[in-house]
Amino acid sequence: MSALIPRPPSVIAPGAVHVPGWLTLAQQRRLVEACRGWAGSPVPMRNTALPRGGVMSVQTVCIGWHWQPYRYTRTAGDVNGERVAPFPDWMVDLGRRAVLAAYRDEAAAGEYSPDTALINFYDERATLGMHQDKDERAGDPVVSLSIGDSCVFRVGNTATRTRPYTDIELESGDLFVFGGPSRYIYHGVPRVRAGTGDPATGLPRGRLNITMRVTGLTDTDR
Ligand code: MD3
Ligand code: FE
Repeated sequence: MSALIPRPPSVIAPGAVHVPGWLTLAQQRRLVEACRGWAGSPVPMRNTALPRGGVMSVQTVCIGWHWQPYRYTRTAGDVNGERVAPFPDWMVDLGRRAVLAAYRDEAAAGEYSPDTALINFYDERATLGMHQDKDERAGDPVVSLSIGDSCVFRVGNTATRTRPYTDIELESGDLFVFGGPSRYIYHGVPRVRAGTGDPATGLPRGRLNITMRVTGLTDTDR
């Protein structure tokens, strides 16, 4: 969307803050490069298999901890058995700056120590159904960064996966932080707007979403 039409930060629900255009184009390019590396090895990006026999239309690769429905492990037993790439310190810093930008709370930002990221790639047909993220053992905020094509992001409620919900446009460079009372909100991506991304991000097509999380796990858990 045109940068001439400003989209100010907005509190969508208590603890759910949307910061449009937070990432610079240079930061987006660096993230695309990093994600391209992780998408190849040690665990390749793939369509996650679901327990009831389906596969997700979104393609995913994880760092720090490997997520598969519905648990985290250090190795990708459902892909190639390799240990996932480490969660880099620079991404911890980025997560802290994201929490600071959304909440304007130095203490909350300083305490934030994400140890895993799910990197989702959406082609023009991929969607993500309404769900809650509750496989983490800690209630810390989730930081979401979007790059490439814009999408419709559906923010529901904590009680049901149905209405009431609010549809929001997520665009390239947008930050979203979900914490506090919104941490266990139902959410999904019903539609990607194909061809809306700027190839200058390094992503010629599709949408990349990076979500940082705190698993609350230690290596004695697995
Ligand atoms: C609200 N990803 O990876 S990002 C997911 O665009 C996921 O790929 C979407 O939902 C995507 O689980 C949405 C925004 C988001 C991410 C995690 C949340 C919102 C959230 C966790 C709790 C509440
Ligand atoms: Fe989610």
